[in-house]
Amino acid sequence: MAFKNLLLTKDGNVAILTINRPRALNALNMETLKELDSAIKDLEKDEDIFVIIITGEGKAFVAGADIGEMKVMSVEEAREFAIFGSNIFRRIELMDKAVIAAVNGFALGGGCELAMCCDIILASEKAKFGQPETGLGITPGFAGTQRLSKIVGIKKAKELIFTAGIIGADVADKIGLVNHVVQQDELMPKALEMAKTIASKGQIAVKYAKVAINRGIEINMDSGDAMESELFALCFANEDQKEGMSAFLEKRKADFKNK
Ligand code: CO8
Repeated sequence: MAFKNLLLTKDGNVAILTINRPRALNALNMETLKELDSAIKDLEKDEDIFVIIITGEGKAFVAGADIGEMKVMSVEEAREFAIFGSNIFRRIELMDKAVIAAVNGFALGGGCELAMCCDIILASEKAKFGQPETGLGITPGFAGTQRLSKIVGIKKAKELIFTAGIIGADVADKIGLVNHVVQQDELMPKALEMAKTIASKGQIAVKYAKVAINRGIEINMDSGDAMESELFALCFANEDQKEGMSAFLEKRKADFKNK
């Protein structure tokens, strides 16, 4: 499918999805969200793609949901828009492939929320993060209140959201919002390097680990522990477990078939 506001390229088992609406700093209008929804559903089914990198074209990752579109929304339309966006982000969070956000610039509002639903966030030194919604008279609407407080803790999340503050990559790193900060020209090479490292591992194991971590933070320790034991045991039904352990013992690189 050809997209108007997205670019989709592939490099081996890695897909690079670029939000491409730079004249509006990649703001998420409904059209872009629909394309994102469609791209993610296609990538979910693409058996050749193991890892997805999401980034933005130009000086922004995503500067939020489209304020021009939101300004005239009724309560019903706002609810529908919030649910539509939140469902896409939840889908990304739960999809059985690793997703890396390569944050190249402004990640504000819906942009910060998009980054947060990804598994790993790499930020360029030029990245800026924030949930500036209260400055527009609204709350975050794509689960920013929920994810930000889980990632950086309630106090930091409240401060950022209540003040509508915008923080640089260094502060984002300090509060644990991002995994790494790299130079701007290193961002995509590093993201690709990490994606290829993940893609070289047993993908069923990566998928199970993602499930265990994502579901584990929502349930109590005993239930999480039991779930992990079960997923660990299920790995032994797979060829990958045999190949991974044989390769180690034979001192060679594993050739996973993801079966
Ligand atoms: N929506 C629409 N257009 C935008 C947005 C946006 N979020 N951000 C930037 N643009 C547009 C600008 O209007 C401008 O357009 P034009 O050239 O036609 O005037 C163009 O992009 C370039 O922007 P600036 O000239 O403002 O660029 P600067 O470098 O001076 O400033 C900023 C960059 C600081 C990022 C600034 O553009 C800004 O503050 N943008 C808005 C950031 C923001 O408030 N984001 C949060 C939006 S709310 C949200 O995301 C809620 C998510 C949940 C929704 C739930 C649905 C109900």
